[in-house]
Amino acid sequence: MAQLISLGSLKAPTSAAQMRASLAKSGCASSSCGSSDGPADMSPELWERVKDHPCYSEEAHHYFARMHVAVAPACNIQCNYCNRKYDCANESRPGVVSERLDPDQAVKKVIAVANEVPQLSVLGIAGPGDACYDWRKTKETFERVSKEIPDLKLCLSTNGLALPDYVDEIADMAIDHVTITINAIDPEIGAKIYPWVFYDHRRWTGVEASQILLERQMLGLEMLVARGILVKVNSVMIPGINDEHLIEVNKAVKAKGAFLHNIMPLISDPAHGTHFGLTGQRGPTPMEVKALQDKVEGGTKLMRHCRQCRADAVGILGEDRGQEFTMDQLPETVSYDPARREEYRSVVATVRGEHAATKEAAKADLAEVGDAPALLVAVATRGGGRINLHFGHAQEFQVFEVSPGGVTFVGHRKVEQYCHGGHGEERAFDGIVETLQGVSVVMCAKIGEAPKDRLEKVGIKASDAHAYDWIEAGIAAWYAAEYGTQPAVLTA
Ligand code: CLF
Ligand code: SF4
Repeated sequence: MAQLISLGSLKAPTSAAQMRASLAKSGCASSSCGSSDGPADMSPELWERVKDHPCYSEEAHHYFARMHVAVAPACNIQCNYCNRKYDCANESRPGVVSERLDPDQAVKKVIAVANEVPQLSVLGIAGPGDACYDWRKTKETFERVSKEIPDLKLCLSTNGLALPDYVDEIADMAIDHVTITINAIDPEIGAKIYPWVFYDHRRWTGVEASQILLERQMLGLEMLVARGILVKVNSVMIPGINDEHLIEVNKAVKAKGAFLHNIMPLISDPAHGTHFGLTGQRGPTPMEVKALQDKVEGGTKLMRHCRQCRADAVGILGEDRGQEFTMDQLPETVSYDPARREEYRSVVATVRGEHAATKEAAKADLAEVGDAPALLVAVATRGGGRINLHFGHAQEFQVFEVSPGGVTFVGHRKVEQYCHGGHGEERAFDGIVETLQGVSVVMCAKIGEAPKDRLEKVGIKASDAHAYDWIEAGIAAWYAAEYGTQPAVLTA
């Protein structure tokens, strides 16, 4: 996978100047979605609570990292998109197994990661089963990590069934961010997703099971909101089952005070051995996800930058450094050193300001364009908010919508890397074209004439004229040139 933040220098003792230089050419990339508009669309108090959380603020995900520790293996429900051999698919990619840890191991691993990954700002527990059902281990892990690294944000993800039993403890422990997966508010629809739940010492099935789950999820949501905890709702979009229904889910969770709604595509593969995978239930295409997200715009704020990461993920969203921190690679003893995390934060504060100013300038320039269509732009980036990756090296494109109203991040699309050692792979190219459905232009640091011509033949323009610009500035400059207006101040 392309390193969205290839801060190689941050793995070694590093000066603030080196960190700044690294961020200028890496980091992560995009602009405004979900809670991303920063202080303009929320109170300073709220911004303070989300500005370092890579999932709750799209803007923060350029700079900050989360890690998950897989300490909670037990689960109390069955989802049709889950195979218990693997991790909880409500918050992670199905078909991936994490190294399961006890709280002792988890604390050691968090300290080791905090010493190596200065971007780390959040510790999440997202399974591999349910973090609330396996509450004892979740609680012990959070409490012990908090003593060692008090400024690390604690984040929990749950299916919601056991949640109401622990809301008071969650509030007492200063867990400020909780995700509940809610796939339906109609138990008839829920029954197509959940074959059973285990509640009150017995197993429930059918509509009754979904009714119980729904009541507990809504109760948990209300209780968290009443205590001022920020709640994100995850929903898995399952075509033909709950896709259109998620519009109602969005309204319902907004009414209950959810902060953010993350609509994730079902990932369905027979090889994962899930009910949906084995029965041929398909996942949605990127354009179907976008169309649904566009329909719910105006309801609960949307998260569009989720990477459906693993239950033992480490790093900036979109990169996974988990394999660098398996237990067998950790030193015998570890002790926390806050120096590099502190230094990194001071660097980010400056870079962030520059990026925000550039976005404002790009917005003002686009407003001058006049009447022009909205287009999708795919950007090859290895991070830092810049167009800084070769077309052939991209394993993911960040997708933005541009119009005279501005540049808006709308999602990402994963692709197979096209170029290996100077040679383009035919199969990968075909896959990229299919994945970029609906996109009008690809912007990258460099693209060869051959792939450029081939993209143009299928109606996708390609440009490397804005290599290393800030993304919003580069897109705005390209768009303004395309529609006949010369931008005043656009590049950094
Ligand atoms: Fe982890 Fe989830 Fe907390 Fe983030 S992930 S528990 S809120 S710290 Fe984030 Fe990963 Fe998407 Fe989850 S990108 S799968 S939304
Ligand atoms: Fe699997 Fe998570 Fe659903 Fe439990 S809540 S069945 S672990 S996807």
